[in-house]
Order: sequence, then structure tokens, then C-alpha cells
Amino acid sequence: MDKTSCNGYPVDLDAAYFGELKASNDILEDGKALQQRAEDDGYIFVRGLIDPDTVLKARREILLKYATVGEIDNIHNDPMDGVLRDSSYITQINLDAFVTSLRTGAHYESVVLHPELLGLFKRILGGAVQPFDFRWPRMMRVGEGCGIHADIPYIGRGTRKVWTSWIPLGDIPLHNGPLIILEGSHKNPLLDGYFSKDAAKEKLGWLERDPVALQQKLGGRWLSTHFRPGDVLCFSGHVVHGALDNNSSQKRCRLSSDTRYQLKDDVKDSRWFGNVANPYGGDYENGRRVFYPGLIASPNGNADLKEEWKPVDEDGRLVLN
Ligand SMILES: O=C(O)CCC(=O)C(=O)O
Repeated sequence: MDKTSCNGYPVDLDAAYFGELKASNDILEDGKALQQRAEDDGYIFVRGLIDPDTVLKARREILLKYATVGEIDNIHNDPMDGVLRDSSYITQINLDAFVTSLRTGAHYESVVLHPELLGLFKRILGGAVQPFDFRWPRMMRVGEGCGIHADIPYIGRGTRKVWTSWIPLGDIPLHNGPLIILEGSHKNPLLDGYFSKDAAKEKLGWLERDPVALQQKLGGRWLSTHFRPGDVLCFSGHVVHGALDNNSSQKRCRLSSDTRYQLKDDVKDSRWFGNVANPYGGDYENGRRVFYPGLIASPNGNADLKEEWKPVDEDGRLVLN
């Protein structure tokens, strides 16, 4: 069996430390109950909110783009299997244009702006909803994962009432690297200082890399599940989360999306709105960057996966150190 780890640290799957996300399908149409659960748990998880066909079309759209740049094998495998190639041409292409095409693909857009999703956020947040213009489609290679953090230091320069939706673009069992969230962390007073930070201004790193060490400090179980196409996990910017590592022995990538939503009339964090043609997001003084997480095995390192925004040259090509 493929192992379960987080940033290389073993994860204790004992029920005292690790549990299943609670599905909210039974209260899906009940705004009051959803708001109470959002307040209590910090997250709303819904099985099959979006029809799987819509999600799988987005998966195909994105994986074929990755196949075009040699990251995914569509010659010996069905591109939908998301099997990684050992070497790619990613350093030779205009990465800036490539990630823009991922973010703006029509099928991808019909997932992140799906009426069921917008309707759910309207009920959770209690009013008309504004999705961020910027989006974060994510491809996680084997051996990669994600550091543990909360979103609010990264996206909270406008309203503090910002929510994320994490959407699996395919089947994601535990060994394939799904998102994990730390139960009760959104209300933990030990995190007040962390929540008030501005990640870009303070050059903030991960809150932690070791899930067990953090759990010992803060308490709570890690929660996740075997995600399936159509499932949606929505969580507040104050929920501490990370991901299990992608330990697929089949060399399957993990494909997912994270996008942000807030109330329409609330103050916006201007970095993520408007014609985000050059969305390097973080306040980088020295040149242009694009959102391209991972690449742990590439010559430019990124061994702890911290630098998700990678420098590109004037032709949009990845700059290797
Ligand atoms: O998908 C991941 O591995 C990380 C996603 C994330 O950090 C987020 O949704 O805020």
C-alpha cells in the first residue's frame, strides 16, 4: 500500500488524531444551519455538489495542457489518468502564458463559477458573493505536498471574511495527497498573532511542516477524506490546513483547484481582482513571478515547497538558479 505522509513526516491515522471530514449534504439548503456549522467547524464539506462530468471536463482540459508541455504522459497512458513523465519541457516554454491558460480555461471556469458553488457560498456567507478573479489550479507531482498554513495572511488585506473552496479535479485517495485541515484551528487563540500577519510584507514561511508537532501544540484532529470528482470543501481563511504528500506508486499527479470567495460589498484585497494579467500576487520587488507550485526535483530546488511563486524572465520562461 502507498504510504501516508505530510511533508515527509508520517501521519498518525489513529482515530484520536485523524478523522473524516463531516459532510453537510443534509443541511445544504438551510442557510441558518450552514452558517452555524461554518461558525462551529470553520468548514463546509459537500459530497457531489458539482456534477462529476463538469469536473472531469476541467480535468481533461488541464491535463492535456500539461501533456503539451511534457509534464503528463498522454502517449502511453490516457491523459485522464494524470500519469507524470520523468522529464518535461517546462523550462523551455512561456510559463506565464501557460498558467494563464490553465486559470482561464472554459471548463475550469465552469467548475469554479458553478452555480451550485456560488449558491452554497451565498448561503454560507449570507449575501451576494464575489469570487476572486485570480484562481489557483494546482498540479502536485509525486513526492510533493504543501506546507501547513492558514490563508488569511495571504489574502486578507480586504475583508477578513474570505473563504476558500478546495475542489478535487479527479479522484484523490489519501496516498494521492488530498487537503487536510486541523479541527478547531479557526478559533484557536494561540493563532491570533499568526492570523494577523501579512504574508507578503512579513515574508512569512509555513506555519509548520510537521503535522504531529503542530497538533501537539494546538490540539484537534487532522481531517480529510478520499475525495471524488464533484466533492467540494469550503473553509474559512482562518482554518489551518496543508496536504498529505502525493505518494502515488502509479506516478499519478494530484490535480485540484483552490479559489476564493467573499461578500460582494466587502472590501477587496486588490491584488486578486481586476484584469490580473500579471498576477504575481505577492509583493515581489525584483521582477516577475508566476504561480507554479512544486517542482521539488527541478534544478532550482524548492525542497520545502515554500516558493510557490517562481521567477520568470522577460519572455515568461522559468528562471532556474
Ligand atoms: O492544494 C493544496 O495542496 C494546498 C491548497 C491550499 O493551501 C489552499 O487551498 O489554501
